[in-house]
Amino acid sequence: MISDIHGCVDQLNELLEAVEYVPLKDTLILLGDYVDRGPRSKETVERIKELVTMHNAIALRGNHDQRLIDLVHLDEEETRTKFLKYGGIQTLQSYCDFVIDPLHDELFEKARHHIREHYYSHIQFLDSLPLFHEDSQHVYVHAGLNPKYPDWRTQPAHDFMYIKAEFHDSKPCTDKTVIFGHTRTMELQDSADVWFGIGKIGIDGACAYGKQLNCLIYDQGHYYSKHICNH
Ligand SMILES: [Mn+2]
Repeated sequence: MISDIHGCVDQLNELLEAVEYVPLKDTLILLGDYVDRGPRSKETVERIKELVTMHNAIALRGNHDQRLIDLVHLDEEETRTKFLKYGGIQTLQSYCDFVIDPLHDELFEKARHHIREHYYSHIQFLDSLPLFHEDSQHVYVHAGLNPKYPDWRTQPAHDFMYIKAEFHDSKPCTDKTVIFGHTRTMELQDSADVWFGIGKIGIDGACAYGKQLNCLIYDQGHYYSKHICNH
């Protein structure tokens, strides 16, 4: 399980090598947030697409992925402001070599159109990704489960992609262990390593913030982790 790659495709590839990922034998589960902040969002989405279509990896949709979809589909001031506020400029620069920082309105529109015209398959791919995955032992989500919903599957899409404290501070409404990203584990403990809570495990190592990309490995009832540092 790997989460919050945020344009760090080199670290992703290094990590897959470090854990000796073998597609025929291993199930790779990616918890979302492939774009923004890091330097190579385009290559990251391309790689995730390949892992899903060729190697049966499971990839969830994160809030940053949703924002890129919305940005391309909708002409909304709010989406645009949020997109730029949370590391979107790096995504535009990854997709469009003409984008400069700071960006003016006209160039922004040009970048949106460029992505829509030349990389619409990326947008469709991100849009096709599910908000959760479940197996006999675990529930996998980008952000977490809202304790207000006895059947967590019925919680709003926004909760799957955004929830923080209400999830961290509560007991999940499932007997399965919840594996999540979205919240940097540094916010939950004193390090960027995998965080083991009660009934939940956080894996976002804040790679795009110069920390680390974690891989949580589950093998015959035991958890292991490996990471690649991004200094
Ligand atoms: Mn997120």
